Amino acid sequence: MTAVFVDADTGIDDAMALVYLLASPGVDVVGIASTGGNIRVEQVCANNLGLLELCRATSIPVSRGADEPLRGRWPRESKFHGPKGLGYAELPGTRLRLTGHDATAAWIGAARAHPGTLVGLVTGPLTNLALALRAEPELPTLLKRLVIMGGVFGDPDIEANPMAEWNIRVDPDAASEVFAGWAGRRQLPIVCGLDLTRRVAMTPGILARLAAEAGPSPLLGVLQDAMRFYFESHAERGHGYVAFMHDPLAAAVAVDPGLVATRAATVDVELADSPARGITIADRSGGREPNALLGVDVDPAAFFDRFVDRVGSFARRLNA
Ligand SMILES: [Ca+2]
Repeated sequence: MTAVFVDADTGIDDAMALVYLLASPGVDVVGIASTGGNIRVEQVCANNLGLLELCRATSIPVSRGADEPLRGRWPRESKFHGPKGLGYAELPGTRLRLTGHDATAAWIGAARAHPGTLVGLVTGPLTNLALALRAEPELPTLLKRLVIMGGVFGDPDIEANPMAEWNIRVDPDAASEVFAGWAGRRQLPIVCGLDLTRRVAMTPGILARLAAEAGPSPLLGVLQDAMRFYFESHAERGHGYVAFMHDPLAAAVAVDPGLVATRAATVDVELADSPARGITIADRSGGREPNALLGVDVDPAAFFDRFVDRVGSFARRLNA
């Protein structure tokens, strides 16, 4: 079994990522840290607990994490995922409760309980992980692997990409501390930036394949209601009636790093109080100590085949 600890700001694509992990054979989700970002942390906690109830994974501990970045405040809330974070979806009520300890303690506890074997996945701001790293500087050696959805890295041969990605932009100081903590370590974090994750676009056709695979299912109903909102969010912003699977791709890479090709780089995060704050710059010259493996290529069809197969049969099993 692969033990995976997830830190998320759930969020539509975070929810899809969590369901993918729960559906994946051989994966043991040992804990979930909640962070604010897309929405307030209380709502993120409620979404995580409701999802676990829906997926009958009620023994997985959920911890409350940061509701502010290391410095300053979160920006005005994102409307991309709707007011409660899951678009048109309504989660079932649950009596599940949060852990008595916070997300920082959850990260450290999970890493110490699975020394050298735990896979960490962050699909939200890096605030909780930065705080955990301050408290336990050996996290980079305790973890077997760390996968981060964040940043955007243009093709250096074509153009610089003058845009900051949300997870890094809302807490660039945390991101910078995490990259510094992993610099020169044997296992560098695998970073899935927007330039990579935007190649993995869910379409109504793929969602229909998933629904056919699942059959009538409360879980699929929730995912379809969430995805309808997410398609509309993308369409309103000129991307077409599709939805980028940022977080599910990172989750799939956490379980199977072979899904993406990577390239070592030294990532710098712009921290100055300027419009450039939160921009990520990748130095691929090899002249400096690398602190990340950037995902540079992915086969979207291979990802979606796996996603439809696993989530479809999981939804079917839940109904049995
Ligand atoms: Ca997210």
